Amino acid sequence: METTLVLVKPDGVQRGAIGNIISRFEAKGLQIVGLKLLKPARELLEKHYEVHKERPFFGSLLGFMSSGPVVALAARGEGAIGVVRNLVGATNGAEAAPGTIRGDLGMSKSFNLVHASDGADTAAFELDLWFGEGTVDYGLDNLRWVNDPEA
Ligand code: FUP
Repeated sequence: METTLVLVKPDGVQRGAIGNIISRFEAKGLQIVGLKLLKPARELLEKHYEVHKERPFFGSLLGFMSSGPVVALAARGEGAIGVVRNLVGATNGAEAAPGTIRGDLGMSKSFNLVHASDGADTAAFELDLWFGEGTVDYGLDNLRWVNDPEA
């Protein structure tokens, strides 16, 4: 079982796409184990995007991400990190495959609606950053019908 961090970015919130985006994770069979709306502090974003700090777009990325509230969610499931990345699609919405969040909703490489952890180490780091208080563990009866226990 994996847990991964997803952010609905300020463009997703402003475009009224929170429900659309979250419903895709639920519909897929992932369990939401953390969910909140917040205006992220700059220090939080600097840590979150530390890996990009030398990139030319770092300043504009932080400006964009701190321009309004974001929704942070933790999603859990078998192979959740890869499953969520596939649902999110390629970085540039103009090139992302139809059926993905970015492919269906976006046209831009920077205003690309969502962030999703890209690996196990990143997920652990980002979950600690955004959900330091921990996630919410609970049974979800639907999950009995999502993954075949004999497979
Ligand atoms: P992704 O993993 O698809 O979210 O994309 P990256 O980790 O490569 O980049 C992180 C974020 O930086 C992207 F979501 C958007 C932003 N970015 C730009 O604004 N310009 C670029 O040229 C590349 C990325």
